[in-house]
Amino acid sequence: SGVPDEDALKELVAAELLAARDRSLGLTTGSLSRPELVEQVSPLMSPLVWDLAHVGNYEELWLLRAAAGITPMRPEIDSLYDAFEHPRAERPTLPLLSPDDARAYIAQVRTKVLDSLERVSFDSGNRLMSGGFVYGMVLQHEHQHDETMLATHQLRKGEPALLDRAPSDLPVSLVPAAEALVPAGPFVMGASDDPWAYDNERPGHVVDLPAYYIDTEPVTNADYQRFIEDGGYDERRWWTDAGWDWRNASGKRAPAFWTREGSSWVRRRFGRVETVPPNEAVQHVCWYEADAYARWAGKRLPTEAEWEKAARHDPEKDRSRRFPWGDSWGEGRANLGQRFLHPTEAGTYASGASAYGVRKLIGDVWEWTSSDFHGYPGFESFPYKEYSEVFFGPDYKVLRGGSWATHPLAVRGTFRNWDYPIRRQIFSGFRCARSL
Ligand code: AVJ
Ligand code: FE
Repeated sequence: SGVPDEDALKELVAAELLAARDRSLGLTTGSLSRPELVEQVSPLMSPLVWDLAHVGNYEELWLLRAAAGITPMRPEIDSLYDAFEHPRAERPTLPLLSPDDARAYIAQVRTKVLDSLERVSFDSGNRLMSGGFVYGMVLQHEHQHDETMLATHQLRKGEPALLDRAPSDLPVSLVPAAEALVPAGPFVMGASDDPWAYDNERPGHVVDLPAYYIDTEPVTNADYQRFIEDGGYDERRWWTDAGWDWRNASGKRAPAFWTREGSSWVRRRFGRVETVPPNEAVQHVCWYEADAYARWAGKRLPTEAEWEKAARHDPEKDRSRRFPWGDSWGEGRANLGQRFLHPTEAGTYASGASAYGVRKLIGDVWEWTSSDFHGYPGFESFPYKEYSEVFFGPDYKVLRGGSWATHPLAVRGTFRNWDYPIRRQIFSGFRCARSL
């Protein structure tokens, strides 16, 4: 813990805080009118102005009060932005800060954070500060809310507010086989020594798995269309009891945002209607749909451990990597960070393959796994129960790997996301696995 390391880390933190804020502001300005920031586009989502002020309030709680011991700036607003006091559905009825007041508040918080950053110590004896943990936590939190705001943008009606890039000219090299064989054996799941890892990723522990096959690419729109055309939504045997109940109650017969046009499918994406691109990973499917598709395909969803071994285990060195391709973030190896507003086509990001030749484990779409969200053996809540522990149990399914909307700082091979099995507004897709 030499001083130069700490200075370099603080510089990185300051730069990343700025970049995260640019992103948050970009999602709450531009062609969005004031009412659109304040209104709720769906009971599943917060008004965008809630996310914005919540990000600043969380930053005040953790980086000013907890890390720097600074007295509360606006204690009276804490409860408005407490996600547990007010579920998303009721947030538009609260006396929230106006868009201008929210921007002013989060800017004031940020000024004090950058000020105090110079004075705090990333002392390894203080768990909250060690390795800059709490700064990493707040950075990841802002990016997580930015992804949530993108889901809100996708749900909103009206004129497009976000610009997508021109179609990607990324090199395409198709993967030689549709499945990879992962031989039986142990690997280390989770992390004990990743300084910014969340409590639910800890501790690292050995998991021994029987051999299995796992898809080398996520399931594409063309694959999923075959399931639809084959009557997959009407065939009881592909669905679990709960999945069939969902199918009956929801009336859904295709991924969210899809509509049939003649013999083809179109999708609405950020306010524009376009033909569903056959070679992109399917997204906006719920866990029940992913699970039914896998059964139709003669396969199953991977467990969380299977997903992670395929993503991280290096069989030559018998160790687990931080990312599929190695230990450090590599530009151009994954579709992350809102570079595009969509998944890329199959065959891209060959350089992001894991040791087993499995592609796109990081980026493109969050991948549903068959696993419920639980703490690992020896789990210890840190620094607060409401980040993950209160969600443990059978109600939530784990998703892995991040989507095109996830920032590189907010995902890695050990990162665990979770949601209800009925949710489809998130950027969720899947790949299949099967036992030998
Ligand atoms: C990890 C994405 C499930 O959005 O509910 C944001 C992240 N936690 N604020 C969520 C989170 C607190 C969380 N997920
Ligand atoms: Fe939050």
